Amino acid sequence: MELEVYLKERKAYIDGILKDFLPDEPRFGKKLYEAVKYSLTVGGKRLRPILCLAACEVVGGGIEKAIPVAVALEMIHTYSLIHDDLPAMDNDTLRRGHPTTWKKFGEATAILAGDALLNRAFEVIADSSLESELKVKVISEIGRASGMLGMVLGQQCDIEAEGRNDVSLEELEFIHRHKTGALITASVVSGGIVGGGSEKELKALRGYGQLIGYAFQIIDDVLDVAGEQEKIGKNVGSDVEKGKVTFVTFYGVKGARKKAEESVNKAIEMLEIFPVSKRELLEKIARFIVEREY
Ligand code: GRG
Repeated sequence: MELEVYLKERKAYIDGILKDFLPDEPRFGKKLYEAVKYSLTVGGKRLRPILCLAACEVVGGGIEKAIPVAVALEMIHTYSLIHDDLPAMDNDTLRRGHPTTWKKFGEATAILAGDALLNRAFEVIADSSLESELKVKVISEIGRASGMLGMVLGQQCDIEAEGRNDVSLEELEFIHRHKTGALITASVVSGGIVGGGSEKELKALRGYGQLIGYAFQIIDDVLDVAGEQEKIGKNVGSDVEKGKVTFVTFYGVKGARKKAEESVNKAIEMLEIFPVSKRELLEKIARFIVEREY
């Protein structure tokens, strides 16, 4: 199947089930529920859940088991975007082609909506019918990747780097390995865990996740300079405006694209331990990451 069709179908499937994992609407405090529902359903590529399901399949697992984990990953990702857009952080007004959560619901509700999604994500995994041992492994993997030695740390470093022109390539790579790469890697690894992957398979998936995560961020930087606002669904040029050093600062647009391609090629090599017919999908997703226009 064409990757584009596959991605569309998987996205539609995930879009269709996300709301099922929210609790019932409360009698009071409905604005929080509205903000969570809005943020979660307003759009997005659903890349992290798609990766989780595909990784589960590559190790021979059925996707049903991975669904709560895939949903939890999208919840965490969405929370991070809501908080990232806040005036105290990136102060963005457009996300996924729509007003950011704080712009629509106010700052306090946006902070709480992010908090609610983060907590709900772990609740969804804990309440799933996965074997207890797998739940613990997955919760640990995702908690580490999104927490104070993962995405949150990356975000802190990113904020500290803003407006500085002495950011080294090493520091930039550290920021993005944590801010963007960690959750992408955890998406792939947790799919592999749920699917019953061996240590060797999980190691390969981790390597793949890290390399595509790196490429993903490079392309994100490229799109901020060379993308089209309607396609990417957020304001173009915001990195330069905020005085951010990016991969484009170091390599230029062409050089950055080349770096991303190299990283994706290495990611694809990591998959060589899997049968050709099974690894094809993860290979195509990796290529999509460098070729994407949104
Ligand atoms: C606030 C704790 C905290 C973390 C924020 C992820 C993040 C950390 C900030 C987002 C800022 C940003 C633009 C990062 C670059 C890469 C990235 C994560 C882009 C957005 O992900 P996509 O393209 O978004 O998968 P969609 O909307 O398709 O889900």
